Amino acid sequence: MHTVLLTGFEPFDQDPVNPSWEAVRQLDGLQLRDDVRIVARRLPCAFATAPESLLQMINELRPAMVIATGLGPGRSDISIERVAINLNDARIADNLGAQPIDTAVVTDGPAAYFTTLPIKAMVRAVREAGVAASVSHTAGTFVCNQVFYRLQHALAGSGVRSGFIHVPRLPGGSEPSMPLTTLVEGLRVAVTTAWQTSVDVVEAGGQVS
Ligand code: PCA
Repeated sequence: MHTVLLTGFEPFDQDPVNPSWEAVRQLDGLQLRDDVRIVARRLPCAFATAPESLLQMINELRPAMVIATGLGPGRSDISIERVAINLNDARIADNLGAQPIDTAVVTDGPAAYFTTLPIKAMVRAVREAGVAASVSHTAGTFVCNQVFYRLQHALAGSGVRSGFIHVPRLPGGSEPSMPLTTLVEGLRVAVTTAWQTSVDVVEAGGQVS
């Protein structure tokens, strides 16, 4: 049996829920094929503990693919991240009170890592399923980017593909949002497509600044 590890985050910044965990927990145990199943786990929203938790889960589960997800406040669609950068610059404190400013994620690590997921194919498939999606070129400079960078750093050259997806808020406030059922369906399609696609499609997904 192959495992696809899918993570979401605990709530942060006074939010009562984090849609990333609310969505991925609904996909826990889902079989993508007879011999492939999703295992969903929750990460703490803290610089000191989130990457270590994720690396421990990878050690324990030996997944064949890893996709981490988090809330991107202000995002209006399923944002499939292209790149993780070697920079922490926290605008707010994390859940343990830490607020690193202009520090490296990994001292002397490369400036950035690209995702190893077939992001264009994922965006296309999610859109075809009727759910808004796009390629994103920044995962921010907070805990999500740090986890994404550490994930790519740990799995570089391993052959295990990995990446990160930001999701919108759930409906209820004034910010852009996506209903939970739509989010779950979009993530299900994104993860399934990632598993099934070994060579990404070539189609426009960039931005003019
Ligand atoms: N979003 C934050 C951290 C946890 C989460 O869900 C971020 O984008 O960095």
